[in-house]
Amino acid sequence: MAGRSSRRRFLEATAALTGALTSCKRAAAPEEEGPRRIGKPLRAYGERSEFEKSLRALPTTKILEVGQSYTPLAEIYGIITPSALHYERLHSGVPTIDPDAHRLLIHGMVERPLIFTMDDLRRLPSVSRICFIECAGNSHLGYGAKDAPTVQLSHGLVSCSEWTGVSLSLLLSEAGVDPGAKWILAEGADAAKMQRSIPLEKAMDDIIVAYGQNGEALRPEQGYPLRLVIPGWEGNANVKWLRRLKVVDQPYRTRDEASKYTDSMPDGTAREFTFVMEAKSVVTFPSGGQKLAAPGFYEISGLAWSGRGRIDRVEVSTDGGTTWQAAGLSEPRLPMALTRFLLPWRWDGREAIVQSRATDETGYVQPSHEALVAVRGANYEYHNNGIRPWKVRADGSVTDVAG
Ligand SMILES: Nc1nc2c(c(=O)[nH]1)N[C@H]1C(S)=C(S)[C@@H](COP(=O)(O)O)O[C@H]1N2
Ligand SMILES: [Mo]
Repeated sequence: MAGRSSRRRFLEATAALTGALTSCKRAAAPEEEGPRRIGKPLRAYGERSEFEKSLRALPTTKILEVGQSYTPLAEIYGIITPSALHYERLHSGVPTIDPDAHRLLIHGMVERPLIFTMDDLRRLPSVSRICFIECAGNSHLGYGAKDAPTVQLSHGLVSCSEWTGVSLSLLLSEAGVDPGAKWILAEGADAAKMQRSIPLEKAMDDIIVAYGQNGEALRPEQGYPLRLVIPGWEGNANVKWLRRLKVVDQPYRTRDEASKYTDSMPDGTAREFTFVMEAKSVVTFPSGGQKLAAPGFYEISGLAWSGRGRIDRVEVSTDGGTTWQAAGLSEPRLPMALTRFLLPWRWDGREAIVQSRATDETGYVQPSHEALVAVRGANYEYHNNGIRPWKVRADGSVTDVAG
């Protein structure tokens, strides 16, 4: 049955595509080729084509040392974010760190406190893994969730890279963790001295002490020369410019995890240590600020991810949530990585509300915005993974739903 319906979908897509291609203008062969010129020379470090213009969106404030820049999600292909377009979140600017002088200290409740140089770390067995990092404030309520005009501003605080480094569990085993230890406290070498408490269980599971990003050293903005990569967990705990790990028996409730990245609930309690980024997805085409030229064939495209594992299913609705269709999921479909979804679509030229809904391998289904507000109240700031619709107007322009 599944085979028959996917075959029918394929046939429909092919028919739609044929329509799209016949409407493309035939290119006439040039009469004369003209003189052929020698191109540009070899160069030692590459740059993108001068015709490519995708940029991170910067804040409109004058201060650029504190704040965030957003990945242009609508302009990215596949699942890997180019390092130069990885979103940035800075609490006190990007420090300049000489890797030869940099040290990582592991101390506290350990048998042997250890100090590692970068060379020490690079000599140890390495691991590589493709995973997303998402700021807990991505799509934050009051702006990103409802009114952001583009998907870059509503969802651009998520990016996905291949990270390379040493398994944190290996370093901790070398130091010898005391039986009573339960948490680690990670600290960055930036002026903000970012500090986060992380449960030891996760530290012994899949955390990477990373020095590599997409085949080269980390970008300075991403924590050069060393950062934590915590697959599936909120961006803030992925401490950059990592210099110290203290093994402890309780969370420290540092400034960075108490005054921020904690949410007040309607009943007066606080949601704290909300580490996991729950399943989320967003349509990147068509999305706010884009324009469909004419009715006809389009491929709806977007990204889905879950901090609990693989994305199992993404459904897309083009009628405001009345009906949903299963989108195709591109390979590779990795746990805790961005996953690309695609769905052929024939736009009939009438107003359409387009949105996506992700389900991860645990069976968790991405909730509606309204369902989140019902549980958390209207004032929560972090971990907004609600469904985000876009409106395609009859003139082809795409806006947020209020627009
Ligand atoms: N030392 C340090 N680590 C940090 C930060 C920081 O400002 N200083 N920002 C945090 C936040 S809030 C996020 S969302 C991620 C962002 O990682 P990125 O800038 O590589 O995207 O880094 C985290 N680690
Ligand atoms: Mo963040």
